[in-house]
Amino acid sequence: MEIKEAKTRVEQLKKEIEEHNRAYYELDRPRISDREYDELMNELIKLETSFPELLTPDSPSQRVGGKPLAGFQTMHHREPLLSLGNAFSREDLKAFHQRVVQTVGWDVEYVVELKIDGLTVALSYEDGFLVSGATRGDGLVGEVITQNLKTIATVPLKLSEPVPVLVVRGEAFMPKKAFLELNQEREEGGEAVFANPRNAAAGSLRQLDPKIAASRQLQVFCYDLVYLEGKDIKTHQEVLEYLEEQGFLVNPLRLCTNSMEEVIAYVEQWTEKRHELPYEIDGLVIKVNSLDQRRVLGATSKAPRWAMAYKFPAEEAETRVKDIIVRVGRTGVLTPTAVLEPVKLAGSTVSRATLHNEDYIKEKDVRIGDRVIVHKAGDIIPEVVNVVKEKRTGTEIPFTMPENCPECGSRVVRLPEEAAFRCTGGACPAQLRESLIHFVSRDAMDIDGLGPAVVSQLLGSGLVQDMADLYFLTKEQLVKLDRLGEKSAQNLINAIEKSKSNTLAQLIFALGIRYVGARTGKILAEHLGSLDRLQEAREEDLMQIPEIGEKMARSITAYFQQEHNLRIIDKLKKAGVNMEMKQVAQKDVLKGKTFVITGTLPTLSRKEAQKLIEENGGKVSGSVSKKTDYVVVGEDPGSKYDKALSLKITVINEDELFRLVHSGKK
Ligand code: 0OX
Repeated sequence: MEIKEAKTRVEQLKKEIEEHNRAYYELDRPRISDREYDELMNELIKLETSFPELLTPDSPSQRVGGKPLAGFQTMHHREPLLSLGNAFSREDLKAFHQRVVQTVGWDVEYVVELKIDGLTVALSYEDGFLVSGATRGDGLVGEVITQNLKTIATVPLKLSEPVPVLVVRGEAFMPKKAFLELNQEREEGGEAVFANPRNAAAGSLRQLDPKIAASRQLQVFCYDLVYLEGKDIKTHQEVLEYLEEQGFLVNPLRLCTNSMEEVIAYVEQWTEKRHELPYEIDGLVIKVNSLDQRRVLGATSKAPRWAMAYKFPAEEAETRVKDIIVRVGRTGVLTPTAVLEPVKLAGSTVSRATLHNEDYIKEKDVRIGDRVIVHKAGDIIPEVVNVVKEKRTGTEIPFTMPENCPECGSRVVRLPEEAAFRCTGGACPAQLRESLIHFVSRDAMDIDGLGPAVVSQLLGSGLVQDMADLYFLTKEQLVKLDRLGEKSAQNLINAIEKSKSNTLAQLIFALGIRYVGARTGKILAEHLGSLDRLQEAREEDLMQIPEIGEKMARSITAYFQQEHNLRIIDKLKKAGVNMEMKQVAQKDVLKGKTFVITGTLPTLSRKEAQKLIEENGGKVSGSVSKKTDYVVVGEDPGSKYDKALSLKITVINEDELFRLVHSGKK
């Protein structure tokens, strides 16, 4: 390539990358996939390497990260938070290994971690207390988001063993389930959805009101010591164990090995199994274990030479949009959905993909007949990411939102501040059907045997006009429905009966109040104790409750002002549905006992194990001492296991923990 041609391309790449940086970091709305971004960046770096005279200090290749947003203070990190070099193939990994071996010799051990797809943060502790938390920013300067990070339950506010100064690096992320719930709520609330869990996490942490971050079910996995004085730590494994002891959440899924073959096998194993995880990962990180060897290897200005990120190939598929249909949700929101030619994607066959709202369709310019690229947002929701415009034939048909509801014919409106169109029909059958489906769903009233088909029949036959009518159904009425035998009818009656004693939290969620998700249901139940008190609460009372903001408070009071809703509640009351917070008696089989958990347990996550212990009166501690009664050990236990052995503390496995819990409950 001639320099002139290279110059034009470099200019073009710089401009394009800067635009994508802005879309990603400042607007939290990336327009291209990570893979495409990496390709652009790699092309730029290659050209700048071949033509060094084209490399300028302001090139996006010279900085990693985005500009801070107005509204947050910035801070210089105590040590730069370096980024990671990328590998895309086993050859790249072998080349990395070669480079490492050349410098430090053959005696090298690696720790392989899952690469959490989140937002890098630095947590600083002084005398044991969390004093600040910041985003990575460009690696040198980040935004101070302490108040938001403090709302995350897995971020310790105080260290187990205070030290003068400790700075820890980790990844803040939103689990897939929380992402799914958040986007569902946003779609129903007429708000723009987040493209993926990472943007949702970033968007949540960049809110000026910490109540918002608090409601978003975020987590932080910690994986690095940025700064610590006076402690002699020799390996990364020890770093991770130390972090665990200090109370940080450390991902237990990791491998320590001296074989690059095993590293590659582990990488391949997770490439297959990544969808089974409750959070998104975008690759794995391979790190040299010995901190001495790391010092020898050093770093470039941007990334350490002792670590490498293996990036998964993008999971995308190309298919054709056969049609665009419109679904009506329980709050009347119209969601356009692409009907696709079935295509295999990330472990399943996909034949529908959400198009979210009209703005989304316009931005991507999706037309009926288009060839499109689909992927799964948050590994769950198939979504159209791009149109393959080169493959257009001219026969594609642009889509417009209908002016009338496709289900009830009522007028459709778009409120000025909303991304969504809504059906204005008060008695829209689609809204009623969707709210019933929601009412009986797993996290709500959990009524088994009431699938969408039965719901439609109940509505069609006029047996049910609102959710409360479910509680007045008889077996005789049910057996008259198509395909519902005697036995299924009885099972359904039993399931409905059983749901009367569900928790108050389930009921609050089931009512379908806009913006009130399952978690908010729980918070409201815990703080108010009864549906009556929720009904009586004023907006300002509600806003005193943690995580309840103005929008939610307003929506709750508006719900209880509607006659129709009050009638439903009255009927539910008459049917004997539980409307009080039940006082669950603390079982105390484990009372007075202190547990420490180490390693990966076969079925319980660490949090679940902790919950199980605490619900039964026990305590969980982050470090082993003479006061520890039991150490629960799973696969790949840390140094806590050795400490337990040396202190002769009783070591048990998950099975034995279950037995211990059940021993007191005969
Ligand atoms: C992750 C992740 C990111 C520490 C020093 C250089 C790279 N996203 O899960 N970064 C690192 O390591 C940093 N580890 C991780 N697990």
